[in-house]
Amino acid sequence: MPVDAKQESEVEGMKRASDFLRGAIREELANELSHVSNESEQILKFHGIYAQDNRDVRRERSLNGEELDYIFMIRVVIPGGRMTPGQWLGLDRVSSSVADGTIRLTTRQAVQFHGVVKDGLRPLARTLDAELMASFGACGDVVRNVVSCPSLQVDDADERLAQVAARLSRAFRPTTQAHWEIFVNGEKAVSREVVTERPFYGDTYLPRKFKIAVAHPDDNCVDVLAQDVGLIPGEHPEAGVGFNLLVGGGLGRSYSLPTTFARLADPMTFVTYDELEEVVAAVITTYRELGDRSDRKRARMKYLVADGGYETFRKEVESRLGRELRAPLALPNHFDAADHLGWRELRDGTCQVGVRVSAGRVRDVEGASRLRSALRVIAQTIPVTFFITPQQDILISRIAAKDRGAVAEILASHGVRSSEELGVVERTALACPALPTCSQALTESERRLPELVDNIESALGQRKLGRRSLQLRMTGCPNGCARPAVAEVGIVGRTKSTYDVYVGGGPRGDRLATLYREKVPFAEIAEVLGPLFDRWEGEGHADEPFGDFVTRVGVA
Ligand code: SRM
Ligand code: SF4
Repeated sequence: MPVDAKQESEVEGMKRASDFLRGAIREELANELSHVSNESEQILKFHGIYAQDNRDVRRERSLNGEELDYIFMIRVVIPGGRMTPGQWLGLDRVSSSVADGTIRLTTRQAVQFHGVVKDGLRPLARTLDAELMASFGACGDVVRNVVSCPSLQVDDADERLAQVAARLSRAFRPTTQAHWEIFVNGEKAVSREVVTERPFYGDTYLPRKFKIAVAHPDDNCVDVLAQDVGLIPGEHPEAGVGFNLLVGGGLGRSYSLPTTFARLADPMTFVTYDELEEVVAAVITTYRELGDRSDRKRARMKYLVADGGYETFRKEVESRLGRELRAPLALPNHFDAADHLGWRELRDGTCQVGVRVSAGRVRDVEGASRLRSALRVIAQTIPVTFFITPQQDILISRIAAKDRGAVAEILASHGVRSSEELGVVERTALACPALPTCSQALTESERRLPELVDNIESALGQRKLGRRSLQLRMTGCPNGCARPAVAEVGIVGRTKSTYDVYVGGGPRGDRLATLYREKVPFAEIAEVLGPLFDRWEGEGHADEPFGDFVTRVGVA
C-alpha cells in the first residue's frame, strides 16, 4: 500500500498551516462579520463547530440580494453518552441562551445545538467547560465521540467496561490547547506555546474522521460493524478478558463517486485490557500514514482496508506494533439490538427508564410532550445518571427505588409517553437532521419522519402486521448519518423530492441492506413497500424479522 505522489487535498494544507488548530479563528471571532472564512470553517470542525446557514430562507435571501442566515451547529463530546444531572442542566441552559431551544441527541450518543450565532460560540464553550464538557474533537479528522452500549455502563461489576469509552476518549483526544485558548480563556492565546501533538496525529491529523464503538457482548445497539474500530467484549481462552477488535467499517457513500460504498468491519484480533490503547493506536497510525489524503470522499479507513485487502492492512498494523496480532474470536451469533426503552431494574438495586426521543430532538411541544422541561425537573430534583443511546433516545438511570414513582410522575405530568404507548415503527425509527441545517442534505429527513412512520405503521396495520416491529431509518443524503445502510428499511434522500428505498438489513447490524427501489416520491414510500409487506404477511415464518424475511426470499 504505497503512499503515492497524488496531490494533497486543500484541507491538508489548511490543517498544516493552522498551528495546531488555531488558524485565524480568534481574529475572525472578533470581526463584525456573521460568518467565517473557508479556512476557518475547516479548522472550526475540529472544535466541534460547523458553519451552516438556514436553508429554509436561503433561496429567498439570495433572490433579494440579502446575506444568508448564517448559523453554527455545535456538537458536544459525551463519551458513552453518559452525563451527570449538572451536565444535563448545563446543556439545557445553553440550548435556550444561545441555540434554538432544542437539544439534539445524536446517533453517536453526543449532543448538538443548532442555530447558534457567532457571538454565542464562546459563551457556549465556557458553559460546557464549567461542566467538564467540550465540543473539541466532536468533529474534524480525529477520533470522534466514542460510543458504548449503555448496558455495559450500568451492568459491569468491576467498572472496567463502564469506563472504557471515557478511557479511549482520553487516550485519543488531540493534545493541542487551541480550543481552550480561543474559546474558554482567550487571554492565554497571547502567550501560546506550540504543543506537540500525539504521534498518531501530527500536524495534519488523520486523513478523515475516525469512529470507535464498544458493543455489549449480546447487544449491538451501537452498530459495531459500521465503525472504523469496533470492540466486542469477550474472554479469550489463553489471554483472558478483553475485546474482539474489528476494523474497516463505515457507511457513507457519494452519488457522484461510484467507488464509494458502505462496508462492514472485519474481525482483526483479540486484545486484552492492557493492550487496548496500544493496538488501537497502531491501527490509527497505520491509517494516518497510509490513508488517502488526496480525495476526501475516499479518505476513510474502510477504503484503505478494502483497496489493499484486509490481510495487507493487518500486516501493516503488525509492523507498526512490532509483533504479531492474535487471531480474533468468532463473532457472537446471538447478537440482538436492545432499544433500551421502558423500565428496567439494575444489578445494584437501582432502576432506569428509557424514554423515546423522536429523531433525538429534545424540546417542549406545548399541548403535547414537554420532554425538555421534564428532564430539567428530574435533573434538578433527583440524583440520577443520564445516558444518550445510539438510537437518539435518553435513559434516566441509577434511579433509587424510592425515587421511581417521582420520576414516573414527572414524565407523565409533562405528557411524555411511556414505551408501551409507542407505535411499533415509531419505537425504533431514526432520522438525521437534514433540512434546514445540514449543508449536505438533498432533501428532508427529521421533519418528515413522523409522517413516514404513520404511513408505514398504517400499511402494516392494514395487513395484520400491526404488532410486528420494523426498523426504519431515514436520511436526507447517502452519507448515512442515521445508519440506513444496515436497517431493515433504509430511506435515503436521492433528489429534492425523491428517496431510494433499501431493505434487508436488521437489528443485529451484521448485514448491509440492498437497494430495492430508486427515486421514490415521499408520498409513495409506504405503497412501494406494500408488496413486500404482503409477502411477509403471507410467507414469513412466525416472528421472522422483516430484514431476515426479505433476505431469505431473495428480494434483498
Ligand atoms: Fe454524520 C456529515 C449529522 C452520525 C456519516 N453528519 C454530517 C454533518 C456534519 C453534515 C456536514 O458535513 O455538513 C451533519 C450535521 C447536520 C446538522 O445540521 O446537524 C451530520 N451525523 C450527524 C448526526 C447528528 C446524525 C443524527 O441524526 O444523529 C450524527 C452525529 C454523530 C456524532 O455525535 O458524532 C451523525 N454520520 C453519522 C454516522 C453514524 C455513526 O457514526 O454511527 C455516519 C455513518 C457512519 C460513517 O461514518 O461511515 C455519518 N456524516 C457522515 C458522513 C459520510 C462520511 C463518509 O465516510 O463519507 C458525512 C459527510 C462528511 O463527513 O463529509 C457526515
Ligand atoms: Fe446531512 Fe446527509 Fe447526514 Fe442527513 S445523512 S445529516 S442529510 S449529511
